[in-house]
Amino acid sequence: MLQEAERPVLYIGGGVIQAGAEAQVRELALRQQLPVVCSLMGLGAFEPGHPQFCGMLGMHGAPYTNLLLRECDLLLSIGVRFDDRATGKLSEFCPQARTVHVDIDAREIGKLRRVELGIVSDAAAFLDAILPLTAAAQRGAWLARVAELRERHPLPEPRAEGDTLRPLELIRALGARLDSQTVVTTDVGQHQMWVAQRLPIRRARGLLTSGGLGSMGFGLPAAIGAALETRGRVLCISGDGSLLINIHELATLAELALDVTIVLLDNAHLGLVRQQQTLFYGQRLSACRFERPTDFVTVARGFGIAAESWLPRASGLRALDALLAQSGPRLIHVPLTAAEMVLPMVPPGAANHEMFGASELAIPG
Ligand SMILES: Cc1ncc(C[n+]2csc(CCOP(=O)(O)OP(=O)(O)O)c2C)c(N)n1
Ligand SMILES: [Mg+2]
Repeated sequence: MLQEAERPVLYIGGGVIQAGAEAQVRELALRQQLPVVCSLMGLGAFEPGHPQFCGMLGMHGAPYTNLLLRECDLLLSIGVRFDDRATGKLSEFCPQARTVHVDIDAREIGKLRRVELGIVSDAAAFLDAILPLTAAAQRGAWLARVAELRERHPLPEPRAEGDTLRPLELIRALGARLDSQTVVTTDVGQHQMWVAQRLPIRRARGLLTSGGLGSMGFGLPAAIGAALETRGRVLCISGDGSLLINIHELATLAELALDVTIVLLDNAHLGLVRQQQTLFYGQRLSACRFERPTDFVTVARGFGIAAESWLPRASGLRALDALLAQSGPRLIHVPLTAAEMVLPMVPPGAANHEMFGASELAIPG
């Protein structure tokens, strides 16, 4: 099927990371010149910045990523679930593509996407078996088309607006300061999607995020676990609503004195809920705003965690450097404007190519 295809795409997910199959995925992608897209759980399985890597697909993916999937004629999917955040309206997902689905769980095959070929296998075992049988392919025209789509329909750049920090500027700043050994964890919400869109994840298990169940409260305990295992630096990028869910774990963090820096994106809202209510429920906001916002710096200090607010426009990026240079348990509190949105976005139930907000990012107001 690969030999017959003219516009194949390799779609990888968390199963590749669980199987430790990143090297084999890379080998297959390079040998066959396949553009590679991934789900949220697949971030870190392919090097960001590689010309064949086209990032995360779906609801908050880059426009070109979703557009190239419309054109693909063979979807080789490994360790993915075809969940609605990835596929959008299922009947319009990869409309021209024959589909191969490799998954260790037999119940996943054909569950959501009709497939021409289903293979029940561990991802690494599958790749080890097919690599010796897979010839090299030249796909210059297809890769050129992918490059053209990327050029024309990129992830939009955030615009600086007066004194307010755009969250994407913060994620960019963090990304530029992130070494490949640092493990990043997130909670669930807008901050999680900003990280998924913009933070370069340079290795498998470099991002620990709750993608399946989307459990708020995941970030801090996951960061503690990662720091216990690696004994290295962990960055927990969290939201105010999510941090509150397991905030007592600050006591554990202080007790264990691990090198965990929490970067708290505080919009005094359940931001993703506010975004949905704003966009799809006629701006009727309900139970998404913290009427009496928490003073997280005081709370963290009470637990014995060093904590400061970072007011970027006032103190500048150099202050961020100084904050990140320190080791040990720490909370950096970053106040954000509540009106920020995660864009672009595929409306719930719509097809992935019907995404909006790509040409301009919402201006806080
Ligand atoms: C335990 C749990 N409850 C509810 C939800 C639904 N939910 C998804 S995102 C979100 C808001 C998250 O708020 P916050 O952590 O402040 O992140 P923000 O979107 O503001 O960045 C909610 C309530 C969830 N994912 N997990
Ligand atoms: Mg929030």
